[in-house]
Amino acid sequence: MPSARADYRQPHQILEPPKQYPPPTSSREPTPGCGLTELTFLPSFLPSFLPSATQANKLRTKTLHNTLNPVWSETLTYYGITDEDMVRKTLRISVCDEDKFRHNEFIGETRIPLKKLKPNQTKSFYNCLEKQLPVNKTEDKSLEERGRIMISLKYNSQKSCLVVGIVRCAHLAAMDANGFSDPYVKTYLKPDENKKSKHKTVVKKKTLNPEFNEEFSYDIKYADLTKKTLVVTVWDYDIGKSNDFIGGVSLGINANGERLKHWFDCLKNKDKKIERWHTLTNELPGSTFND
Ligand SMILES: [Ca+2]
Ligand SMILES: [Ca+2]
Repeated sequence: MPSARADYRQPHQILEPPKQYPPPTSSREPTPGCGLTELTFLPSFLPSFLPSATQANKLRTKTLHNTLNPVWSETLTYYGITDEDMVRKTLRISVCDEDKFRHNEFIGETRIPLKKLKPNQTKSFYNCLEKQLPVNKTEDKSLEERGRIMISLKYNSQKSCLVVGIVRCAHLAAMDANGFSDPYVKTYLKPDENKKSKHKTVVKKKTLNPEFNEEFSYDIKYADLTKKTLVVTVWDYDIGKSNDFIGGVSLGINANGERLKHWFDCLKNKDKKIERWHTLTNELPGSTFND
């Protein structure tokens, strides 16, 4: 689980416990029980409860025992939140009762659309917990999220090359039984007639938040950049079987949203390194499965 104290470069802290809690209104005698909260990101329009989707973006507090009035005072931080997320996404907060012998029991939940927040401002909410809200079952599975990746792009006009930086990943989906992955990243510049555009980072062992800080350079004329698509895929290295695909993203003139904007900003600002977070999805970009 990502640590709230990890020192990432561009954290977007989106939830902090209110400084003062209102007094409990129930006069009922507390009965023994445990409490924990879970935070999950859902797109506002296509809520997702797919196991790997929630696994990749779920954070949780510690469990407090034997209480009906838990006070956590914990900060949970999501990394790699994009401008697109701030418009589209809703934070789902659910409170559960931890059970040693069965599945944890759902107590109640509340949802906060991220568009209610302002940059660099802490906002407190005092919400009633509700029963589980209905889920849209017709969700397009191609939108399943598998984590985040920070990529840097720079066109070097002196050397006529595109420099692609794989900076780090955050909240990757776990692809091993131990609850982690052994991630590495592959990049391609497509179309790729000579099949020479593949680059690979090192493998980082047993982590869902790897830091790579590796750069790859592609010799290419500036004018040809508009015809190319950068395909970035993240894999889990496995011994004795084929590696698991974690997630991918493509940047280029035919992409949309943040993916198009990043490519466009790179074209517009020669010799300037531009770093952005991107969402990884389970949709494999291009035909890179058999490389
Ligand atoms: Ca695996
Ligand atoms: Ca593995």
